[in-house]
Amino acid sequence: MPRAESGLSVLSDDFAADPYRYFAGLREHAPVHYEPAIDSYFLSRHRDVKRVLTDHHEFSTETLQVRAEPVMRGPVLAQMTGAEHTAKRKIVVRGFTGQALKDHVRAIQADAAELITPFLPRGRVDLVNDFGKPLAVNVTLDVLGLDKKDRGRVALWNSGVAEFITSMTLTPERRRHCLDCAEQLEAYLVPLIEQRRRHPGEDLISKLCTAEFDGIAMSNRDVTALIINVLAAATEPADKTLALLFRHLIDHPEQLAQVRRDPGLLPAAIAETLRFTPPVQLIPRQSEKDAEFAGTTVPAGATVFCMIGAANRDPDAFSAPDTFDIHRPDLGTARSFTAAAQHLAFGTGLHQCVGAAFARAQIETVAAMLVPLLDRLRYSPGFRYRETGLYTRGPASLSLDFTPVRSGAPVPG
Ligand code: 2IO
Repeated sequence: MPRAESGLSVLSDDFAADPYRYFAGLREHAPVHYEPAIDSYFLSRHRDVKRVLTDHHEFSTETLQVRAEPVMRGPVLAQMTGAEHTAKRKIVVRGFTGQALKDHVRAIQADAAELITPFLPRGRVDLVNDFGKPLAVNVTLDVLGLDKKDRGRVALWNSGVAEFITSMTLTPERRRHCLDCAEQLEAYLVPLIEQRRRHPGEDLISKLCTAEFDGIAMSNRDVTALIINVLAAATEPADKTLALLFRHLIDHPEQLAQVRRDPGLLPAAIAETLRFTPPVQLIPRQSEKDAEFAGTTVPAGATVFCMIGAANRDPDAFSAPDTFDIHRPDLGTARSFTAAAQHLAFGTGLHQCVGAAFARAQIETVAAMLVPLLDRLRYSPGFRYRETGLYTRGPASLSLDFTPVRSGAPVPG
């Protein structure tokens, strides 16, 4: 049985306080870091992570059966393979691209304007809890075609689901709580699915209900799992990315000034945020055969975690990797939201984030609205910045002060 090679545990409080401090050490001295408490391997080098995510024979997504399926109430997209995966991925893509995406962008503008308006005359907002989190839920409800009046319940159940997928260890009590949330969410969704089967609309749930694979419509269980999959994936990283973008721009005032002068730089600022501080820090896989990395063997059947934050700061992939620079030539902004991305924030390979284009449209829309609106942007007096999370990671809050806007709501578009 292998042992942790250094004194470090990625499950320790020290690591959780600031994982970025440890990434260079891991890449250099323990590129295959074993964590006995959870019998899992952690890979931190860019090339190793890329190999795991692109070699679909050597590494499978089987591990999602225990990490996701219990709360997804069925198989998620990332678990599927072959023709089934291709077909169902295409169905989900249709809910997020073309005319559907254009409609979503309009809804995002309206949602964002409504949420920010009450904070404008005050000159203060917590970008995570006042704005980013409720926005992510509203936007996802809109994509799915769920009623906004249910957002409180849905958000609550969804946080139980997210806790389950993103926890390294769970007490039996928390586990029960998360499973309860998932069961209630399923009980809420099934009657809605049946109703959409009878009266389909333009929303993603209707698309899932009417689509066929091999001439057969998906079961309630399959549709439920894909809905919960989209719900969790579209909400959990969204507020984190937005808050991280503003954090980095405030910490680099010259780059914020450049973005203000030229909003065309926003995509680069977002892509660099995703590289520098990816909101999804870990992607799990299972080794299907013995696999060797830098002289260390990962045995067949092992759980392997790709450390996205560490890979994105690998000097073999990016020059001056610990510097936030929206102008870096090795980022390739144009490719940053596609399968050809050099950073690994959306994963890579066949299972690369299906919502990447949607995520990009959402954060670009919102940032383009907020940047010109929030003048003299700064941290609120006494605000202490703190990030949380090992699996997904972002600011616990981001209290910002700006020049109060006395009149007029922001005009979408
Ligand atoms: C939902 C971490 C929320 C996904 C996941 C079990 C599968 C997959 C991801 C992202 C974000 C989640 N994994 N989205 O990492 O769908």
